[in-house]
Amino acid sequence: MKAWKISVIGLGYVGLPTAVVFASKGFSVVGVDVDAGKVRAVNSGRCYLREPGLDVLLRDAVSKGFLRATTEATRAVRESDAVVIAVPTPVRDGVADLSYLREALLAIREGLHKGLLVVIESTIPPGTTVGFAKPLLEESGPRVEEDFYLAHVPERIAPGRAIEELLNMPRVVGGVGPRSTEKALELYSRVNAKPLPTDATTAEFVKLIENTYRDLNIAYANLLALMAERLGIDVYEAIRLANTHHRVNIHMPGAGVGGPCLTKDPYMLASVLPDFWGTELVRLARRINEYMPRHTVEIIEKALGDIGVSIKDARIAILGVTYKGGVDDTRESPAKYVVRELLEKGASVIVYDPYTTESFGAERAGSLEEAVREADTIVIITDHPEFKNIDLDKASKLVKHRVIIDGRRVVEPHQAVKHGFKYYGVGYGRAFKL
Ligand code: SAJ
Repeated sequence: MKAWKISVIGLGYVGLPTAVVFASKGFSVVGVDVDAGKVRAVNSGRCYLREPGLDVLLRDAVSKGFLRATTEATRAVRESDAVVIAVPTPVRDGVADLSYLREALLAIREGLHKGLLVVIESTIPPGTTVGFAKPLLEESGPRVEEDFYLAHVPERIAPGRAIEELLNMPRVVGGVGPRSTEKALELYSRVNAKPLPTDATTAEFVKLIENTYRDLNIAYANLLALMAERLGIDVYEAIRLANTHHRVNIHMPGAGVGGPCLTKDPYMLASVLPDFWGTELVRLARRINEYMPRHTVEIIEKALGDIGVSIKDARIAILGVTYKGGVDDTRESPAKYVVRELLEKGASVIVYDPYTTESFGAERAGSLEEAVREADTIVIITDHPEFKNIDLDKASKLVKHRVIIDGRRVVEPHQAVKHGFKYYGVGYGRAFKL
């Protein structure tokens, strides 16, 4: 197979690693974005995402001439054999906003030519490729499966493991017809170890049910956490024991579920059949997960009450504001709600996160020591690996009150207690004994 020319539209968390990985495999890649700043960065070999290994691969691909970027989508498409769409599809009021996808498709339609493969990687509701993208592209005459090819290959990138997952996580490849599937398989088998053929609508459904499965599972864990608190049980201990059963795999409860995927994909799934009562399960799971940051604030208030400090007079150290451990991504982070709510209630809040400068309006500390100094309570929101080795002895000497609220079971309760801390945590019912 000759080296294809590929355009990747949308140079965000999905598109940029995708463009770089294709280029690293010897494809000639043009990245397209409406943001001229991103385009300039790529062309000068600068990586604007913090993603392990991406900066080196990007610099290498640009310097060898395999990757460049532009703001001109139609021109890039005209010169390409395949175009990959990786634009955002945000959910607003429970419904997917396809306006960026539409813009991309319109630009592609202008540059559509014989043999072009169009791939949508953006997450979309089942039926979108066949019912929305296909008619839009065919409007000017060319027929899919005859003149061009169209497939949905859902992205499967978790921030922090993008390169690894692009290369090794099996990819679901769904064409609108057999030729499209074949063509897309030909492309993805060059970069991915296990491309799996299906049809476009199934592929769309698969993407949504993966993330909804995870959201439902976490919601179950969070439900158990709320029950455990009322029952005086340590939920982490209970889940650890339940998971020793070979057929049980309960996820972890915590201070909330963030990120751009789990917070919206379940709504996208439910939106396909809004009147079907069964989809209530998905919405209820979302409600439980969305409640967890608020519940974390409730625990903070309870813990402060136990030491006789009012929230208005409290100095609260928040450890971690990104949506999950080990990444710099703060999109839909539970910390946003927690910090804003505490500030709203009049607390003095200081944030420490070694991965980001974001503080959601709170004071920012340059070190963990600075954050915990004179704090009435330490609150852990994100499970960054750095926090696992927190020096409790040192911290116990810096704080004003020895109180830890652990939103992710980063600290072992008995370790905290050994260092003189009162330990509270999501699902740690022992602090709430009736
Ligand atoms: N979380 C919990 N408990 C857990 C696991 C996670 O509370 O047991 C929280 C995390 O703290 C975080 C949120 O859930 O706030 C989401 O984390 P995540 O680990 O599920 O990761 P994402 O959103 O970065 O990536 C997911 C992945 N989907 C699945 O694992 C099914 C990834 O494979 C997808 O590519 C990605 O969404 C996506 O783009 O859709």
